[in-house]
This record gives sequence, C-alpha cells and structure tokens, in this order.
Amino acid sequence: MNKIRNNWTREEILKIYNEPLMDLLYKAAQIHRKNHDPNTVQVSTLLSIKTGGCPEDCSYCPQAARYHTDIEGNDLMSISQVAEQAQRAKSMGSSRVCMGAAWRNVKDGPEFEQVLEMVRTINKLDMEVCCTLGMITENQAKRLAEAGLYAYNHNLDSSEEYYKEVISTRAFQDRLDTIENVRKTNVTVCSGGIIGMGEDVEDRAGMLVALSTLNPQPESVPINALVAIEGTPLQEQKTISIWEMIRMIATTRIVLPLTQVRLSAGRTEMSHEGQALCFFAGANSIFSGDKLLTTPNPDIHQDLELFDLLGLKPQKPFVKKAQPKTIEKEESNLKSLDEKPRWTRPKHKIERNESMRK
Ligand code: SAM
Ligand code: DTB
Ligand code: SF4
Repeated sequence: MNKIRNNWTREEILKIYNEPLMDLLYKAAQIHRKNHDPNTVQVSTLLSIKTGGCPEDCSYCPQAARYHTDIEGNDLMSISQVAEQAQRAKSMGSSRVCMGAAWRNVKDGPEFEQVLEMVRTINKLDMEVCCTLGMITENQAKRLAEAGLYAYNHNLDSSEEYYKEVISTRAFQDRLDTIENVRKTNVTVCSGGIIGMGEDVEDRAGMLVALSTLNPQPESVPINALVAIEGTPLQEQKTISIWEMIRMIATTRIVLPLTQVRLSAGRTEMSHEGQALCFFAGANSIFSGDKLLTTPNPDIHQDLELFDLLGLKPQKPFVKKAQPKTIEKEESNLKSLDEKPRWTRPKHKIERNESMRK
C-alpha cells in the first residue's frame, strides 16, 4: 500500500505532470499495480433523471437553461423507468448507476422524496447507487445515506482560480461545503473535473491539489475531457489531445493512489490505443452505455470489444466497500426539514457567458 499524502503542492504535481512520458507512465503504473488489480475496471451507467432547464451558468454545460443548445429537456423520471434502466445496465455488466439531475441544489419536497425512492429501488437490485444532484445540505446527505446511497458525485471541475472563469452562479467553496456534508455520512465521495476548457496546466495541477488534500481523499475521481457543445460559451474549444488525458490520468493516479480514477466524458474521440494507455496509466473506471447525460458515449459493443482486446474484467459491486443498508421511509427518524439554505451567489460576471444568454 502507498502512504496517502494530503499535503501535495502545485509545484510537486506540475513536476510530475511534466515528466518525460515514459517515466510518468512507469511511475503511475507501479502505483496503480500496488493498490489495484490492473485488469479490473469499474463500469458505471449514467442516467439523466432530470434533463435541462438548469438555472446555473456552467460554461461547458448543455443543460443550462440560458444557452441555446439542442437538447431535449425532461421532467423527473418515474421510479419504474429508473428501475427498468438500472436492470438493463446490470444485465450489461454495470455495477453502478449514477443518477444525474440538472439542479443547482436539492430542494426538500416531493421530487427529493422520489429520488430517495429511486435510491432505495436500485440499492435493492444490489447495484451501487450514485447521485449527482447539485448542492446538498447535511440533512439531505443523511437522508440519501439512509436510502442506501453508495456515492455522491460533486465535481470541483477545475482549480479554484479557473473555476471563476467558468461559473459565476456559485463558488468553489460551495462545492467543498457539499463534499463536507457528504463526508458527515458513510456515503463515498466522487469528485473530479474537466480538462480542455481553456485552463492551463497549472490549473489542472491546482485541481489535483484541491482533490488530493481532501482528507480522506475522494473514493472516486472522474476526469472528463470537455465535450464542446454548440450553443454553450465553450463551443469553440478544441478537443484536447489524448496525450494530455494520459498525463492527467497518470498524475491523478500518483497523487490519489487508492482512488478509482474514471476515464469519463470524451471517450468517443479516443482510439482503443489511447484508452489502453489511460488504463495503463491508472484509469480503472468508465461510464458505459451509448449516452452520458445528454451526449454520446461509445456503445456497449465497442466497450466489450475493448475489454476483450485488453483482457479487462468489469469490477463486481461492493468490492471496495460493503453495500449500505436501505432504511425505509416509515422506519426513518430523519425528516424533511424543508430547509431554504442560502448558497453563495458570487458577484462576478463572465462576459462570455453573458453574451451567450437567451
Ligand atoms: N447539476 C449537478 C452538478 O452540477 O453538480 C449534476 C450534473 S452535472 C452535468 C455533472 C458534471 O458533468 C459536471 O460537474 C461536469 O464536470 C460534467 N459535465 C457537464 N457537461 C460537460 C461537458 N460538456 N463536458 C464534460 N463534462 C461535462
Ligand atoms: C462526471 O464527472 N461526468 C459525468 C458524471 N460525472 C455526471 C457527466 C458527463 C457529462 C457530459 C456531458 C453530457 O452528456 O451532458
Ligand atoms: Fe446545472 Fe450541473 Fe449543468 Fe451546471 S453542470 S448547468 S449545475 S446541470
């Protein structure tokens, strides 16, 4: 086992990121093999349970109501639809379902109760359940934990400095506060970010400082390549080179040795060879299924071919941590508090985002 360090500096991380590639790959692969089975990859399926119409201004996101994007918005999915999709994902070899909602934050009320029921339903199918619902309070985190939630995804997205260039409707500290609320429960933390938004390498290192100095470190870290969507302020961004993804994955593996590192959005642009190098560098998780939340992802047959080619096996559920118990609503001592929390509304403006407004 590698000793976990929670005091990485930006300079140290930058030095690792910029090492000659063969040295970087060799170091990352050694750490990977010490801490994980290198032939096992965790497979998660995304389910957009509430699509579009989000009040936030995240410059990368097609679901922000203010941008002119070509997505089909939907109200909250029914519990039976979710159960059917989860069952299908399970039969395709997925061990985790990650439910995403285009919300700024969770509001107590009937929709949250419905999400809690979705969590109970999927946990009873013996799959790991993850949610990404925006900001949550401590009481909401506890209620999700009681329903049987395994992981909560809440990305830091970039360095604290670059975050202000991407989002003006909330602050980096709000993200850290939600992660802290999740940490007050036994739900695991999934938090990562996006590369290719115009940030520099220092910002990538800054994001890894923020993630690696969390104590405990997140159990999973998704690394997304920006999917540049027409109608969003980042529509003109060029797809990042696979070499940048490989360096980012390897560096993440070195500073977060025990974490599941997820090769997330952007795989449709990556060759099998490129993805193989990402797995060698320490990636050990992917999203499967032909759709992420709103954008395409390689279809299951392409991924099966890739797994077959590389001799990879999908990870079974609950190998890293035991399955949480589901407590039914009637048995719970926790109640809806009908809270009206005041999350930050930072004052800065992002001109690029303003000019893309409807
Ligand atoms: N609304 C919730 C939130 O923001 O936390 C949950 C859903 S949000 C779509 C989840 C994550 O998807 C974002 O934090 C971002 O990292 C990622 N994401 C969104 N759009 C993306 C894009 N175009 N390319 C890559 N990643 C993207
Ligand atoms: C994460 O880090 N990436 C996923 C998941 N967590 C929620 C989302 C990727 C979204 C890509 C753009 C889309 O499909 O809308
Ligand atoms: Fe809303 Fe999440 Fe998209 Fe930001 S990333 S606009 S919060 S759905």
